[in-house]
Amino acid sequence: MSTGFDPSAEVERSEIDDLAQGFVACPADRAEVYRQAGYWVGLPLDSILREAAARWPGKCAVVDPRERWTFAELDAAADRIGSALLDLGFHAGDRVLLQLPNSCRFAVALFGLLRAGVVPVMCLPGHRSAELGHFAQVSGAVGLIITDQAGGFDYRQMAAELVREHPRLTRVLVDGEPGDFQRWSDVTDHAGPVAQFSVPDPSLPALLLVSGGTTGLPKLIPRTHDDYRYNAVACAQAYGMTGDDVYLVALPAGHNFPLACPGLLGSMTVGATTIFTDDPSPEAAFALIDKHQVTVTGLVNALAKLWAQACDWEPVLPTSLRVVQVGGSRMMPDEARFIRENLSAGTQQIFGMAEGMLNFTRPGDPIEVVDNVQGRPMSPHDEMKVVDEFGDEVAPGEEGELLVRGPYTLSGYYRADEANARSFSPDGFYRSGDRVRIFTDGPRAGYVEVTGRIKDVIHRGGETVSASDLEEHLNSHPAIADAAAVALPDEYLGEKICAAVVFKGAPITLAELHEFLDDRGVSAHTKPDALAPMRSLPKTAVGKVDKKQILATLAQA
Ligand code: OOB
Repeated sequence: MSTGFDPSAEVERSEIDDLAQGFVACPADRAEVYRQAGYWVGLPLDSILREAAARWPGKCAVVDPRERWTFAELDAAADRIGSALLDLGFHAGDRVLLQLPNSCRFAVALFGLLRAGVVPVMCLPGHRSAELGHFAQVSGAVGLIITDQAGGFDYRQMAAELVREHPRLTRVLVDGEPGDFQRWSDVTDHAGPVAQFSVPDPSLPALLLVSGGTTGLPKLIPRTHDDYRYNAVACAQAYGMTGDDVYLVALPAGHNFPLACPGLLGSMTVGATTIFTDDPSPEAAFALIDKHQVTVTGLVNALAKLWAQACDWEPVLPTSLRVVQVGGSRMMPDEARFIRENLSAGTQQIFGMAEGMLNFTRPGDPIEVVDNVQGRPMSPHDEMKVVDEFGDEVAPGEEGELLVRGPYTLSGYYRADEANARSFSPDGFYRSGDRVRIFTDGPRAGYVEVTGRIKDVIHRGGETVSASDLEEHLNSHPAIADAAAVALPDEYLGEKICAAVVFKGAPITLAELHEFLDDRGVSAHTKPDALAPMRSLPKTAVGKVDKKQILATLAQA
């Protein structure tokens, strides 16, 4: 298969040139290393489906409560939809916002877009007009694919607003009742001939992920055909996945974690079936896991904890699970143990980011490792540096900021020169903003422990307090179910510490909390100045604690 551009495809050049604007490619010398190592194979991302359809045509690829598709059916649908999109006037290189609930339709739409060379921007169902408007503006998207309504939210109303504000965004395709827009089924039911698809440049973005930060608006992360295919293949391999595995997408499918770590795409590389659910409640998920004998899934910490607790009362237990990956935010050792002992002995920690770099513990790792650290790099070519506030490498084993570079880590955010100037070192390492330590000896050697976020600190009267360190103390109080430390403005101190706390039952007072912290030896300036009881901590679209929202809630109170 040729991997270069087809120079005769004149019509598409302008959209592809436009796609390349503001994309930072991996430097040629490193790209060559990744090709030589056999990681970057020069194939388009949708080749994963082509190959699966050739090898396991009749095998079930994707399932949801409404429908199921074999690999061959899904591949044929991608051809059909890709052709329909080109007929409709989309071009290879165009960007389209994709925002569908967890369902087979998500996979069908994703592969239809990829087949046409259209670059999906992977929105999550929880994103609203502020985020989508930002994605539309930065990416220059010309289209939007949504469902009519879900979870009490009418996506068509949001689309109407977006179309008014973003003149380039002219085409809205709606799965369900289209209202003023076009039916997605006009595309999926396309009966015309299959188009001659041009082969994309594998070093250009196949899709754009959105960053997971809980401060500011998300940034767009270009993932190339080469790097994302490698991500999916290598991740499935590292977990020892085979065609007998069944993967459950319980997190929003457009997030890197359930999409390709190993997720939907990794599962496809080995011919494993993917099940979609848009209801991650233990009751619904456990029934589904039992019905389909799910063997692998990925969860954020809060959800894993909830599932582990639910094992106490749910009548059907998820006993078929071989691997439960847990990640997305900091997990304490006793939390990890609780999940491992109650939910699945196959609990694995994963420390990942949409930007690329993945660390995880592996099946077979000693319990001591699995409970205490967040993992080791997926690829032998992942490079990690731990640096101090001046950018100098710290002594081995010391804490500092994690800088990463490698075969599936971005070289720049999409169309974000200012953010890129801040987020990358001169030698092309991505500054993750995560505070970590890399162990140098013993069973943990080479493994990473995440100790917090560099910027998640509170500047209280000349002292710098780490929010995550304080949260660790707060969460160990027997009356506290969940806690987050945030900074509130203060006339005298600059910032003061507020503990947003969810109590298990009866609340405690600030004075009682201080007493508890005193007993644990917490220094005076680290103790919260205020206590804000909450029913639950607000979560981001993927289910992590949302500090921006906590601050907004506190400001309203
Ligand atoms: C995953 O990806 P994102 O892009 O939503 O968030 C990335 C950030 C990391 O930089 C780190 O701050 C935090 O989330 N994080 C963790 C963690 N896993 C992610 N912090 C502490 N411990 C962990 N285990 O969250 C993501 C992507 C792929 C796989 C898994 C998670």
